[in-house]
Amino acid sequence: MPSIIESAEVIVCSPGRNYVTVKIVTSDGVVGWGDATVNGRELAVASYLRDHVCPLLIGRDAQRIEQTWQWLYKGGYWRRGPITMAAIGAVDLALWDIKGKELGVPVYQLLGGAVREGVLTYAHASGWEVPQLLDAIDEKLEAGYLAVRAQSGIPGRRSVYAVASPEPGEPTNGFPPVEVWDTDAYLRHIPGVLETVRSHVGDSVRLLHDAHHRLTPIEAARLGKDLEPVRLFWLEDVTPGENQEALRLVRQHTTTPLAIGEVFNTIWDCMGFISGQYIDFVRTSVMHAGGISPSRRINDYASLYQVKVAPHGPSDVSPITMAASLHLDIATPNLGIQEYMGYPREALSVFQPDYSFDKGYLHPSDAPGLGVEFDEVAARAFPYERSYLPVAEREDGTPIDW
Ligand code: GCO
Ligand code: MG
Repeated sequence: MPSIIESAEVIVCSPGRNYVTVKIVTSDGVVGWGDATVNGRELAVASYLRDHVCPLLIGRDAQRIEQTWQWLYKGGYWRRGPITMAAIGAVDLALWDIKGKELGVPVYQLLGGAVREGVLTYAHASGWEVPQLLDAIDEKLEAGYLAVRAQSGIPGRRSVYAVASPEPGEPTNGFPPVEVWDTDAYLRHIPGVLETVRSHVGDSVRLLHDAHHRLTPIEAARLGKDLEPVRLFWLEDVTPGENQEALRLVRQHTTTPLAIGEVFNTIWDCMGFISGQYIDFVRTSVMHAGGISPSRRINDYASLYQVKVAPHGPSDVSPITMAASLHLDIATPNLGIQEYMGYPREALSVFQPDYSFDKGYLHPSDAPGLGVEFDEVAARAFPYERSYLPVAEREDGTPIDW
């Protein structure tokens, strides 16, 4: 029996930060939830969905997930890109949610069932100075995490990616905050910081570090080499993601494992990294890469080259994406690790996810579908607020990758 899509709508809310949510309802009254959040460009996806995708969904068979995905991807003609793929991804998530609810099973069962007991996860720990960073790491280890991403400030700099500066920033009046970046200072400082962290935590804790696309290949190669004694679990996003050949050069110089992929939208963005075996972990977000359906293809392709998948899981994708990621993770043989940054308290009053954390591992919900409830009444109390990611500049004002 087909199940017909009767309505599809978009809800934008800001419980602690902005989220774009898709609600699809079938003729049987089954509700599916999808996430379409693109940090700093939220209203563009909302319009893409409201104006161009939702009207096309009405009357379609909700059970035909792959057919709808192909229809939206190929039928749009202007394919790929973060806005298009997040919008299609949100529809895909909502349709998997509906299928699970209709069949009365959690989504991971539809993906072949669990291949492991839980999903290894890493948390973020940041500190301007090393003692604060060590305290932040201890807090995560005490909470049960077995893996931590460590970021620190750089002496003499006002702001650094992912680390709150001790000095108050200039008011931005609705514009992106500007961060000042100095690659040489970073390359001189960070190996010592991570060595201190390694001696503090011992050998068994998995340590990760994110360079956020800011280095040239040869700078990245030097950093990878300098960090070899620290035995990182991975070094993330050392060079910008557009040039797949850049990591080939980095790879030739270092045995530090490399990860990249949070800004990718399709398998085409990571094919060269994977087939060239330039990376160890591919980090696409399940929603930003177009949903569960195409993410399965990325995962399988990566497995051919022993590349592991390690989905992006920041607080700027909603708990619906996190839940979808966990369903796919637990059913994916070549999973490496899942990022889990956590959510603002207000966000968890609107999104009610049923996944759980225990001793370093996340577990997807066993409820039918994705296992996240969305409280529409609570969401109304948090209207959209314009907000941007920071931009980075060198000291002379030249813009650089953030
Ligand atoms: C990560 C990321 C994020 C991004 C953010 C941008 O590794 O989690 O680098 O923190 O900066 O998702 O919106
Ligand atoms: Mg990152």
